[in-house]
Amino acid sequence: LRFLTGGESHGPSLSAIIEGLPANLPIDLDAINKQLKRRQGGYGRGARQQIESDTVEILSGVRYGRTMGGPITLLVRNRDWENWRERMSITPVENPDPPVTRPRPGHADFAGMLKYHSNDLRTILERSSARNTAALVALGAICRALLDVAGIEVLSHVVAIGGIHAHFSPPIDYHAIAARAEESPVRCADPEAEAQMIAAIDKCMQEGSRDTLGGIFEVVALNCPPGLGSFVHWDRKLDSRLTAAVMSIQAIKGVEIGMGFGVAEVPGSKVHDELFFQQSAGFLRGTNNAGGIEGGMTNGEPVVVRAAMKPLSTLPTPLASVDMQTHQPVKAHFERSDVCAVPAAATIGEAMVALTLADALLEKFGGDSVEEFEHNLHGYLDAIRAR
Ligand code: EPS
Repeated sequence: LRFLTGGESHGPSLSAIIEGLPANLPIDLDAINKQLKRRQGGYGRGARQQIESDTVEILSGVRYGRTMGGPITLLVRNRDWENWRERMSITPVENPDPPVTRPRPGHADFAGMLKYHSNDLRTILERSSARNTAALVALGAICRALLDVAGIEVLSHVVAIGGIHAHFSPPIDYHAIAARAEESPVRCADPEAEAQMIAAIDKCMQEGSRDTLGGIFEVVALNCPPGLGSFVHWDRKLDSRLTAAVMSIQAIKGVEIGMGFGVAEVPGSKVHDELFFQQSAGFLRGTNNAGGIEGGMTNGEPVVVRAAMKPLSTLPTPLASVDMQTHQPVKAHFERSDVCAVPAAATIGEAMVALTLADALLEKFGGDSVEEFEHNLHGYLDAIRAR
């Protein structure tokens, strides 16, 4: 499976091409648009989301609601383009916008200007913007169609914002958590933490204490067959692929699987998930500290990926910077942005996990048609059930 996205935050559109999905996969435009809408939500988003109302257009690869086996081309238009036609003109203009020369600490601005020999950080921020995640979510939604065939569900919820943590008592019911998170403005299933998170975001919107907030989200994939990924090479390990995919989302600074960094704190007897067998249920675990992955492969337990998002670097009260033209000390560039985008990032995390799992499913089961894919999948599942 391979895919590419293109597009700028204030350009005409975002686009994506994905290739390698089997033929005859049902593609539902409403289902893709539903994912795009989830990404646009969340308490703490800025004014841009009132302009955009993302919907996908499919330009190739699908006929009568099913894939044909060729590349699928997707388009999500930027409504804001209307306001940027001149400033983001593809052809030269008579009166170009003055260059933006004050890099925001934490953003791609500074290194990007050096790397791409740019005197105007507009040329950097447009592509580095998290707006591109709309294209990734559309691709993730396409991949969910394959995951559906395999019975895999990908869910998410927010576990922390601005140092306020959600608490859950075992046994963990991921369906109940995800259903509650879906109703929450901050995608948090713990009502007490939710109220505090909203209050913290409100504070960052107030004059005098304006700021941005990061947090932690968790993505869970249920019903993954054991054996996706492999232990044989670094780049075939599913944990390295999942963490790279989630780490690629703008503003993510840490990704962990299962118990994550916690494994370093306690002895092995408190970390590893004991294995049991019951005639009725087959192989069982009492715990899932491994987060569903052992030796770079799924082990049949829920795959649990957690990511830490830094507070957005477009600060309403800008930090110290240097003007790249004059070398004078200045305050960093500020333009309209979000206060907190952790709830949105959780849905983007789902998309990156869906893309990675679709890739791993196709690697293991292959097939040029869904029928062939299903045949191979069920052959394997029957074989491991007989063990
Ligand atoms: C972003 C800055 C803001 C966000 C944007 C990501 O855009 P603008 O400068 O137009 O206000 O709203 O996110 C989106 C547009 C989106 O759809 O998620 C950035 O600098 O990364």
